[in-house]
Amino acid sequence: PQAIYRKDYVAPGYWVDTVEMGFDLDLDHTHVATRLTMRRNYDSAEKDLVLFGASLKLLQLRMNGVNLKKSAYTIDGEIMRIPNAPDQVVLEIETRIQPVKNTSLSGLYASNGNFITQCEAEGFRKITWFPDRPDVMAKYTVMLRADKKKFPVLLANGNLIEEGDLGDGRHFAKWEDPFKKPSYLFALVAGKLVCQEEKYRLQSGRKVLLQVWVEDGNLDKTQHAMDSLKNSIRWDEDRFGLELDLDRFMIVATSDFNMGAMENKGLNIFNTKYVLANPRIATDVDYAGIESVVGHEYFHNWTGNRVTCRDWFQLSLKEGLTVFRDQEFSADLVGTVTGRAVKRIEDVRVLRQVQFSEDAGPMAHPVRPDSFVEINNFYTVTIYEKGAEVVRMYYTLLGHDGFRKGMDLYFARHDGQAVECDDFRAAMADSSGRDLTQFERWYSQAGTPHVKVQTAYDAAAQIYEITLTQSCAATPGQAEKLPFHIPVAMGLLDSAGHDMPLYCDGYENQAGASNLVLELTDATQTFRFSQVGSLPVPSLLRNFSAPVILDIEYSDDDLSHLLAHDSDPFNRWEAGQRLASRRLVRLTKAVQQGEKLELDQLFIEAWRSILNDESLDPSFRELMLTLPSEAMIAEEFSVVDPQAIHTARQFVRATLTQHLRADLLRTYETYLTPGKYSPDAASMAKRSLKNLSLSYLLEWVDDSTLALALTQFDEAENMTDRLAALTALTNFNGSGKQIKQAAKALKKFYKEFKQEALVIDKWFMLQATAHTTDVKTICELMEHPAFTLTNPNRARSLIFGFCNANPSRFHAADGSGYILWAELVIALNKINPQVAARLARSLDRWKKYPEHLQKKMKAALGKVAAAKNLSKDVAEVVSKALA
Ligand code: HT7
Ligand code: ZN
Repeated sequence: PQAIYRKDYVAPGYWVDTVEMGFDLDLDHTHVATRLTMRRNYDSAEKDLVLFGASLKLLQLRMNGVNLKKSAYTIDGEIMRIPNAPDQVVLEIETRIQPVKNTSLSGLYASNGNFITQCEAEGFRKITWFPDRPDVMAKYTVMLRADKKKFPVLLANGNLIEEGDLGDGRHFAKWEDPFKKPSYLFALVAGKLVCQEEKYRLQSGRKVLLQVWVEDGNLDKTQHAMDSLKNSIRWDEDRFGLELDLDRFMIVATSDFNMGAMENKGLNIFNTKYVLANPRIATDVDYAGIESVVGHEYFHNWTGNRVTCRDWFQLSLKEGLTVFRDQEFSADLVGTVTGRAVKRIEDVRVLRQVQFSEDAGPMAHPVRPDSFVEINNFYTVTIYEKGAEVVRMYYTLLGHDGFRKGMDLYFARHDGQAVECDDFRAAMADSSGRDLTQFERWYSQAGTPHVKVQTAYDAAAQIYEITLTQSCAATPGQAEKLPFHIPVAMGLLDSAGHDMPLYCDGYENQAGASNLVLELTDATQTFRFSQVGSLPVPSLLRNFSAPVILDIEYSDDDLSHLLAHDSDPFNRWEAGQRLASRRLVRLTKAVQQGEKLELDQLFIEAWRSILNDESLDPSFRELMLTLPSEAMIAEEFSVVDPQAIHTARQFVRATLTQHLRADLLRTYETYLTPGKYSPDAASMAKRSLKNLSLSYLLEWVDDSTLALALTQFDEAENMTDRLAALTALTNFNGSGKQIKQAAKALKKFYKEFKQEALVIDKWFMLQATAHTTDVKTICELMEHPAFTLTNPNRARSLIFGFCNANPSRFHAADGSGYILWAELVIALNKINPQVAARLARSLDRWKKYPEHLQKKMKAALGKVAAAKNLSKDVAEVVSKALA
């Protein structure tokens, strides 16, 4: 497939000032009439008038009132060129499209009989011919016409300026968006929908209308999304001084959606998963997800919409920044120090498990990529999560107020513009007076840097030295890396566990502080601390101040000390994870060698003391007691053995339960929280620790713990508790009779929730990720009447669940997992290339597995690569994997 390059950017030959669109909506054939007023961009090297179009029937093309003959333009693939166009152009275009046949869920498509659009990144070109690129910003007026009975609700971006009857059973609505926007933010929705609405008063006193639109029958599930929207509006005013600029803000939920949600101006479209919630159907994790995604899309209104991206290579400009903002929003809403740390740990876990893995594989790319074949493949954890870490590093380097000054300058300079990542960096540098030249490498270099730590202590001179050495492995297309600008937040602990006052050469202005942010800019740098009265234990990279891997040789005693005393909660958690990880690696090797498995007392006692430490927030304890995932353990090996990792991890869980059974039972009982469900942080924390205890308890086969889970399953008054019990039961490794009881619960769950699509997704996911599920079970589940490949949520729950989150079963020695994977990627490629390409990524890291598995994976990749009519999306992923 053909790549496009960032270096080839050329400004558009024509700007568009206004866009007027008329839609005659019909599910089979929708007619779209578009009128564009355009003017030449004299600064561009591009002289032709260039438009993009895909899957369109072109009915009419008129320029300045004259029909354009076929000889007046060329069409090559998706690109139309009109040479010799005048400087001022009014272009009238008529196209016909077929929404019901559009299974790609990009452009205008049908979902449960309603019309939905998705235009990011390049979906608008499936609606009409247009300069469909983010740097072309225009004002839109949209007229929607449709059958009144079938499509009573007609929505588009901006303000409703007119509506009425057309007489023939049809009606219309005219919408005008007062702000200029790129085409990827265009949206329309039409169909049978109902809404919860509220008038909301902004801090300026202005009143705005907030609406959450859902399909009939779901109005009992919109309150949390509405609350989250109001919290988001208030937070952006408080934290960044940013006000909602529209009089009306709408959220629409659809069950057919490729991603989580979309920030279309004033008309956000959401996957139902991130809108619908009530205690019966949604878990605590769902409630938190809704809050953060509603926040994320709302925050895009400024970071993405008012200031947008010049080109798609700059995607992280809006996505990294907006993820940082939504992370801060969720942390601020909890408010407590521990609450913030819990959120940080959860975010870092995702980064390390998914992004670090991406950065080490064939799809590794910089936060600002230099090339791509298909932009849809670049909505990645690197662009989003690593991009957010890059923004967070500015925050760490400049401080709270310094960062805010940078944001203010960014908006003052670029409101209404389409800009680059470099413009954001310049705003941060210019507002603070800091030289951030070297910081640019975080945008241009892929890969996760390693920072090696060496220490030396001179007791007589009371000098302690920390030498940090950074390196970064080669990534595709980037053999050599230059040093990054790395903020390393740190402290030194004395033998009593207290932070020592820090006197570091070069940081005299902060003499005596207990926390410093060291700036590592060279390949190797030594930081010299004086007045260090005793040998300290260093606490480095506090709060995970940079997206790097810290190579440091701690003893078990050091880690126990940090675990017990570090004033930085992130590093307390980190110390526990290091203790666990060390054992899990050792035990995995023991499994491979057929050696006896043993878990030491130090570790068991460490876990016991965390479990019983009531001074610690239960949600923090839950995180501390959760072992590194199988995927994280895999990262510790150059050759991965998924079954051995699984066996080792299960052994540790079972052994901990064997020793801590009484403590776990006591904890379980302490945090039983009968009564009305509430999604507040304190209640969620209690549920999380209680349910973690339950999951441990069921690792030790015993009728009484089974009964505990069965009772919780039967009596739970909320989905969090019910699903936790069902998950524990499904993974329960008991006798035939006990397994039957668990299977009965699974059946009962289906029966009770079969009308709730989002719960049935959980039911599929739970089975896809169960220890006992193999390829045969997956094939049987695919035959279930509730399964379909065409709905992304359903496909993700069963197929992605198995291929990405059940490693010991997916990587079965006979290669059956890979054969199924190839068949499904090929099947999905025909239906929905974006979803197919995401699944195609499950074999990215095939070179990390033993020879015999590599062979089978390579064959499966080859099979996909050779498939007929392969989309650009899938072709890019598999060709990079095979390169
Ligand atoms: N900005 C949105 C991206 C998105 C998207 C991209 C490609 C294909 C489908 C999509 N749906 C949404 C989501 C966000 O980051 O807020
Ligand atoms: Zn986003």
